[in-house]
Order: sequence, then structure tokens, then C-alpha cells
Amino acid sequence: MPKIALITGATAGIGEACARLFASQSYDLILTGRRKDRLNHLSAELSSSFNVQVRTIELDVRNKKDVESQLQALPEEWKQVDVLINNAGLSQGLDPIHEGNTDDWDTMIDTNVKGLLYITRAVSPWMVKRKQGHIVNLGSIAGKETYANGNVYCATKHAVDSLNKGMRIDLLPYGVRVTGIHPGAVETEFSEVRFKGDTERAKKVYQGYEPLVASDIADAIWYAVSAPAHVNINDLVIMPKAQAGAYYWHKDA
Ligand code: NDP
Ligand code: 8X3
Repeated sequence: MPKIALITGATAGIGEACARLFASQSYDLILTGRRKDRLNHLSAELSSSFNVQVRTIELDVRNKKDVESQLQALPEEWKQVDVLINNAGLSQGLDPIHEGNTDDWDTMIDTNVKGLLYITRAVSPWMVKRKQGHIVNLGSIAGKETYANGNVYCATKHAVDSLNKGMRIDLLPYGVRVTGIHPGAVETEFSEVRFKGDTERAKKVYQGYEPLVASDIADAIWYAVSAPAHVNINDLVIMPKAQAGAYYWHKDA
């Protein structure tokens, strides 16, 4: 029986790179995201290139009822999820706390924290029942350090870091592995989303050094998932060589 990975936010960046890597390793996939056209395109490409089965679910992780109903509606055989990658997430804005946009705060908290929880609440009982599975949570260097104007985004990723630990404790009796992945700067659509389509500002985030790319993070996730069954990789912090922390960079002059 092929293994199954459920990946949230598979329409771009790290989630899409994970979908490609797991398909190449013969996993069947459940891919979710809001952009249906991208899901359809990726699904067609991966199923034909790697001869795997791919199901897509057009899903906004903020919508609790939709998350519950769409995941519960999966056929039983697709509920045998071996790997859940809680990847869907975003940042909105980079403003000091006294000037922050409260709608942006809602979006980040609802997506990065509550969305991750809704998905986990739906999928983890399937793993508990089977006494096996692996949950991978996308945190960030922003969940290990707090940087200027990152306030609410950093808080959501600190919450993910804490939930990662909490999940590991609660799922311990059931043999479910839990891994936190904490990247530094990865060049994806992330900054374009953070700066709401301001591509010039987004591009500047990755200038003067070599940033990580999405496949670097997919490789790290695969390292954790493919570790021997008795091994749990708790936490990986992965940075570009030119970035030593949220504040320390070595950029070209
Ligand atoms: P991208 O913007 O390239 O991809 C984000 C993905 O999340 C998209 O597939 C998007 O799909 C999905 N998504 C966003 N909001 C929702 C939602 N409400 N419901 C469902 N899906 C959603 O960013 P990355 O690949 O870089 O980011 C992936 C994760 O990695 C995030 O959690 C991010 O915080 C984290 N991270 C990123 C870093 C970076 O530097 N890029 C560094 C550290 C962590 P769609 O829009 O189709 O719904
Ligand atoms: C994304 C990396 O440093 O922009 O989580 O917060 S950072």
C-alpha cells in the first residue's frame, strides 16, 4: 500500500516543493489550498509524472466548518494519512505594533494558528486510531526569535513552536511523530504576500545573498519523515548560510 501525505498550502512555495518530493518518493497525496486551478495543474502533473494518486481539496484553512466537513468526507482509505504537513501560512504587513492593521492580525492568527489547529484536529484522530503517523509543522526563525515589526507574525510562529511541543507530548502514547521545521529566508511567494503584491519590495528581501529555495525545506522535511521509525526529529532550524539569525546577515556590499 502506498503511503499518503496530506499537505496544506500545496499551491506554491514550500508546500508545492513537498508535493513534488513526496510524489517522487511514491506517496499518494492529498493537496489542499485555495487556488483550485493550481491544485488541478499540479495534481495532473504529479499523477502522470510519478504514477501516484492525487486528490485535491479546495480549502481555506480558516474555515473551520469546511475543514471539518471536507476532511470527514474523504473515503476511508484516504483517511489513512501517514504524513500531515501543516504548511499553509502567511505573513501580512511589517508594521510597528501601534500602527498594525488589525485585519492583517486576524488573517495571520486565523491562518497560521487556528487553521493549523483545525486541520490537526481533523487528521490527528486518524493517526491516533492507527497508532502511527507523522505531523510536520511549519514554524519559522520568527518562532524562535522576535524581530522589529514582526510582532504578530512572530507571535503566530511562536504559537506553532509551542503547539509542536504540545502535540508531541499529547500524541506520545500513540506513536505519532511530531516535527517542527523552522526556516530562515526562503524565496517563495511569501514576501509578495506579506507586502500585498509589491513585487519590488518583495524582491529586495532576497537581494545581496543566496536565500533558501523551497526544495531545501522539502529536503529537510523528507529527512525527518524518512528517519528510522524509532527516531523523532523534534525541531530543525534551517537558514541560508548568509543568515545567522533574525538579525544577522552577511550580504554583498
Ligand atoms: P507561499 O506564499 O509561497 O505559499 C503559502 C501557501 O499557503 C500557499 O500554497 C497558499 O495557498 C497557502 N495558504 C495561505 N493562506 C491559506 C489559507 N487561508 N487556506 C489555505 N491555504 C493557504 O509561502 P511559503 O511556501 O514560503 O510558506 C509556507 C510556510 O512556510 C508558511 O507557513 C510560512 O509561514 C512558512 N515559512 C516561510 C518562510 C519563507 O521565508 N518563505 C520562512 C519560514 C517559514 P493558496 O493561496 O492557494 O490558498
Ligand atoms: C519567514 C521568515 O524571517 O521573514 O517566516 O520571518 S521571516
